[in-house]
Formats: sequence, C-alpha cells, structure tokens
Amino acid sequence: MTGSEDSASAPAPGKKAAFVAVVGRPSVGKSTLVNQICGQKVAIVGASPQTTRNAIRGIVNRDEGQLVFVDTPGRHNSEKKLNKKLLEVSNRAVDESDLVLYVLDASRSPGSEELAVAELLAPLAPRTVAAVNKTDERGADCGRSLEFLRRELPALAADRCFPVSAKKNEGLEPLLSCLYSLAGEGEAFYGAEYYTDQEVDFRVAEIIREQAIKRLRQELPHALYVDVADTELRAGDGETPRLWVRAFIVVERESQKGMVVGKGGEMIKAIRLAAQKDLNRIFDWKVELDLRVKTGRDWRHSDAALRRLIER
Ligand SMILES: Nc1nc2c(ncn2[C@@H]2O[C@H](COP(=O)(O)OP(=O)(O)OP(=O)(O)O)[C@@H](O)[C@H]2O)c(=O)[nH]1
Ligand SMILES: [Mg+2]
Repeated sequence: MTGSEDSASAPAPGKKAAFVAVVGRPSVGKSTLVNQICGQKVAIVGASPQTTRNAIRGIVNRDEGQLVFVDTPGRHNSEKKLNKKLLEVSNRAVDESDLVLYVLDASRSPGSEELAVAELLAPLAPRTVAAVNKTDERGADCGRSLEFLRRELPALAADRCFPVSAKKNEGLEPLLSCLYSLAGEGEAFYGAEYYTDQEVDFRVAEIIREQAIKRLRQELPHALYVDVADTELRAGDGETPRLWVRAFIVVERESQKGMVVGKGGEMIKAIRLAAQKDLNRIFDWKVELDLRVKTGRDWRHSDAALRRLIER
C-alpha cells in the first residue's frame, strides 16, 4: 500500500488480534475472570449457576494488539430447552473463536460434566489455554485440577495451564501473556475506545438481572428475565444527561410476582436502587429506573422467547 491515508489505516506490523472463547462448567468464574482481565464490568456475576445466558464480548487493548474475550454460558448437560440453547451459544463461540480459554474451578473435584468439557476441547488443545480458578478458596486443590488436565487433555502443554484467582486478581498477567503469544497478527476488530460491544438496553437488562438474582432464592434466579421496554435520553438539570428506563422483571408464574415485589414493595425497591447505582457507575448518564414485574408464561419452554433472549 502506498500513500499516507492507506498506511494510516493499515494494521501496525506485528500487532496481534484474536477472539478468545471463555469456556467451562457453570459457576467456575468465567464472567468474573473476563471482568478482571478487561478491567471493567462487562458481564454479570452470580452465586447460582447459569448466570450468563449470552455470548458477551469484553475487549482488551494493549501495545501488543487486541484480544476479544467471548464470555459464554456455563456448560451444563441437561435435556431442558434452556440448557440446550445455552450449550449452543457456547459451541458457537468455540467454533467462531481463534483461541479458547478453558476455565476450571480448583475448589471442586472434576466430575462427569468437567470431563465433557475436556472432551469437547481435546481436538482444540493446540489453541487452548487453561485457567484453574478460585485458588484463593479454602479447600482449593489446584494440583487436582492440573492433574485432571494432564490426564484428560494431554495435548495441552503444562506451561499453558495457569492457577489464578479471578476474584483476587492473581495470576492473570502470565495467562494474558500466553494468550497474546498464541494470537495471530491482524487488524484490531474494534476501536481502541471500546471495552465491550453490548447495546445499552442489553447492559441495563443484565445489571437489573444481576441485582435481582443476588436477592432472590430458589428457582427465581433461573425463572426470570429482564425486559427493557423503553428508554429515553433526557436533558439533565446540570451537564449530566439523564437516561430514563422502563424495565420489567418477567417471571413465569403469577405466584412468583409477589416474591419479586416483596413485602410492601421492599424487594423491588432494593433491586431498583442497587441497579440504578451500578448503572450510574457504568454510564456517563444519570440513570432513572422505572422497574415493574410481570408474568411471561413459561418463557423457558417457548422457542420464540428463547430465540429472542438468547440468540442476540
Ligand atoms: N473464591 C472465589 N470465588 C470466585 C472466583 N471467581 C468467581 N468466584 C465466584 O464464583 C461465583 C460464580 O462466578 P461467575 O463469574 O458468575 O461464574 P461463571 O463461570 O461466569 O458462571 P455461569 O455464567 O453461571 O456459567 C460467584 O459467586 C463469584 O463471586 C475466585 O477466583 N475465587
Ligand atoms: Mg458467567
């Protein structure tokens, strides 16, 4: 290429660019890890399994180049419609990515579900890196996870397996260096100002869902989704514009509505205020949330609802 304009848009020589699918069983800490690596809250985190329901991209820009991490739903083998859909999301992310970051939980003994993940990744070992997470947890046995990897994924070199604590931000730098070393050269996929490519409505819905599942028990975290019905950017009193949002927490049964609303409306108020606080931190706008509850019958068994909610 010749001419100053062309050379300005060409990738700098030697710059890396790759998509990294972050894969593993539910609750091993994939989303926590992506958030730490990106230095931003990209994906929501929850104590109950299957918090992540979509492929969520978090972008890391460094002098060496750009890595796009694709957080995925935890791989849980079950015949339920929702689980099958979540597995599809995970499979697609693996297929479409250049590298795989396999996350394991050092505090749990690897069982059949872990074995299924290792089997899936076996043919991909040359482009896989493993993170053995939660090394900070009491009773964590990192050696057990490393031994599992050696036995079940022998093609994965030992120097590609990294003990980490996503929560404490420990051990992430060598892991990231390894991923950069494996990434191919190429032009960045996103502008350097981006750390995620999620749309505002989706991020708002996810932050509300995080606050809801944090407070609700039993089946409710799995049974709900959040529907952002309306948003409007309004001029603020001072310089900060206000983002007004009307959103619904959608549950499956009439009887679940009461639990989300809580006694005297206390529960939904707590969810609204906490979500609003988080959203004010994430966005440059002052966010005003109008939050309500409604029923969306049996959405987990509806193909149309699952397509709309999961395949974004
Ligand atoms: N002790 C400890 N807890 C962690 C660590 N990383 C994540 N957790 C906790 O593990 C739980 C699950 O974390 P997530 O990041 O939501 O896990 P995930 O793998 O994304 O889960 P799914 O999206 O449901 O598959 C949360 O309670 C986290 O706080 C860690 O390094 N140490
Ligand atoms: Mg997750």
